[in-house]
Amino acid sequence: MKILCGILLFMGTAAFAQADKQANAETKNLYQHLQQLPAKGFLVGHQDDLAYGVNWKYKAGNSDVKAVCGDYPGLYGWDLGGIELPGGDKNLDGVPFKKMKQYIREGYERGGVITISWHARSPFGAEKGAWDTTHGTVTSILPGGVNHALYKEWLDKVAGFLQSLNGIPILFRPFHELTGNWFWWGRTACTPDEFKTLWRFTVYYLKEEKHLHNLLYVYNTSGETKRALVLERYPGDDMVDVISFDTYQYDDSFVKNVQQQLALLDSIVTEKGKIPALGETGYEAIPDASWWTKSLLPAIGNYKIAYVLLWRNHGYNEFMKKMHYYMPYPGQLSAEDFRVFYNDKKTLFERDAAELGLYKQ
Ligand code: BMA
Repeated sequence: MKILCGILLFMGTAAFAQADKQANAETKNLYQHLQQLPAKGFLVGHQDDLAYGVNWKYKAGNSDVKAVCGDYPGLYGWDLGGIELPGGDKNLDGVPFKKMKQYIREGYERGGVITISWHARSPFGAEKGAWDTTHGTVTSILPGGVNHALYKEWLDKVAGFLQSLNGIPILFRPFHELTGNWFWWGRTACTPDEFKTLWRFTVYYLKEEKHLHNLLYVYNTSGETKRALVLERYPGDDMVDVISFDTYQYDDSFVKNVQQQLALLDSIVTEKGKIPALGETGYEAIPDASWWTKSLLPAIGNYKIAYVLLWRNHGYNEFMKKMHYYMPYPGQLSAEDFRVFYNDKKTLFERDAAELGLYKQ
């Protein structure tokens, strides 16, 4: 009986353990806080928030979120897509990596949390970038594959960037929307085993070969309602800290969809002891004056998540001939409602994050 209890206890603690046992103190503290946070509320995040917004670029201290509600987001999203290219000095959306580092430092120093995704270009798809679904790309970069040495060079560049942050904790979200069919690491472009190997190799390489100990690992599917789909490519409890999904609003089914997806996420994270999050969401150009309180808040409802990330405020997209942004800016249709959302006690922005001291014990 004692032995059985011991084994169960071990299994229990193993499930609740952080992926990187040697994570630095602040990363461990952040992990603990993010485990507790959902009971209080969720951090509200924004991609590229400090770099540009609707009608502005690279203005020190600027932020569309702050211009609307007086506070910075509690979470900052950045993307390393393009760092893998020869001489790649800016990301796929034009943000210079040098500036990105500075913005990451600023957000962190004020108490905000940082998450990083990576729209890595396919080694086979220069033109389509990350959106190339040639079958076999993943196998080509795995050990033994023709692009394996190249993939290690890419990881060296990613590691170089993450290392230069001097230990700032990062929620790293590689191979995002992995159950979708649009990226080269997606569901239709590789097998579950290939995906798992890709994930496990990547985490192993960053942790053991590059000695990175400031990362929490974020597993991110696209919005799914079937448990088997969410878990089919899951690389293992020892390789994941946060489980999340991305869902955007396109029609009236948004609230219902997110509720269903969160119900499933809730049961999975409870069983696995992982941190739940909404990896990306938004309604392009927010054409609904009360979207924040009448759609996003009800979509999350009473489900417990640690954070939600809204996508970037590009502004007018010349190529698509339409506005592309997900956070309001002063005068935007939903700005007033966003202030109500800001004042909701569950939404946590940067001042809340600073007060909570997420990097402290
Ligand atoms: C998409 C769009 C693109 C962008 C890509 C990566 O959702 O915002 O314009 O290049 O994300 O950030």
